[in-house]
Amino acid sequence: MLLAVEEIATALSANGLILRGGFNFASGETSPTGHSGAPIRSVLLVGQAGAEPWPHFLRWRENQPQAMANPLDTWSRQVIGEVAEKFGARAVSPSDRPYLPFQQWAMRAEGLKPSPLGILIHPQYGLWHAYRGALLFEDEIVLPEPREVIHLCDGCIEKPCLKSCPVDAYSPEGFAYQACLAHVRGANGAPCRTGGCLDRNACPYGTAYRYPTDAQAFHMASFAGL
Ligand code: B12
Ligand code: SF4
Ligand code: SF4
Repeated sequence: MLLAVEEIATALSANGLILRGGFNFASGETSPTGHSGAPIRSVLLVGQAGAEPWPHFLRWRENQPQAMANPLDTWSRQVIGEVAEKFGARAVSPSDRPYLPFQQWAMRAEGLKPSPLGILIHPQYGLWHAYRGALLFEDEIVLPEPREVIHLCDGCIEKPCLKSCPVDAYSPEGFAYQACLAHVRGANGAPCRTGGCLDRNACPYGTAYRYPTDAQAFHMASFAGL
């Protein structure tokens, strides 16, 4: 199966997507079902580092109907679904209901931990990465053990990500998303609407992977229902 993992990575790279690690469920551990309906043994996470998939998505979008709900999810399901079919996996999306524990899977797969913003922070990509899907396998996959990774937030004393939001939406108590939404949709929300979350952009790490402004505005519009 090691060879297949490399082939899967190559197939995904055609759309700017990357494998974000994986893991095997322990025997007896509850797991979702695979393509035949049997419990799965393995998960491979599919995602992005920086905005690599963005131009692929935009090209696809040009030939789609103007009015479309959740186009990025539709595109992701389509391209990851094709790879899943080729390699005998079931594809799932972070937006599937009921929500699958993507962040818990990612912590297990790559050893990442959450930043104060709730977003997992990566030692190289900082806050500029996400998950677009996962491939579920009914057979076990041979995977390298996840490496010990540095949690950048531990050494970040100033924590500028907690100082830039005009309504202090992020705090140790969690994300006050109603306060965030009200600000983003309101008269003073233009900076967040056009350039993305000020707190996320304040993190000094992974800035080479920061999403371009149009991608940040797209995600903000879909989060805030603009
Ligand atoms: C619901 C949801 C939200 C809700 C959170 C409401 C709440 N308080 O629960 C809202 C709509 C507020 C939200 C916002 C954002 N989200 Co969100 N969200 C999800 C979603 C779809 C489900 C979360 C869930 O319940 N999972 C089920 C539980 C069982 O799984 P879990 O792994 O244990 O879930 C963890 C998260 O829920 C986390 N959590 C709880 N509250 C919040 C709030 C935020 C902002 C985040 C990032 C995480 C988080 O704690 C849980 C325990 O580990 C996940 C995808 C997924 N399937 O997990 C994305 C996800 C967590 N979101 C993500 C992101 C990036 C965001 C945003 C920062 C950016 C965006 N999407 O535009 C925004 C924040 C807006 C801003 N100011 O910039 C990413 C995180 C990627 C990463 N690197 O870690 C995910 C994984 C989606 C993806 N495609 O990659 N989100
Ligand atoms: S600013 Fe500091 S604490 Fe905040 S996410 Fe970045 S590294 Fe972590
Ligand atoms: S999007 Fe704007 S209002 Fe929402 S948390 Fe980020 S900085 Fe605050």
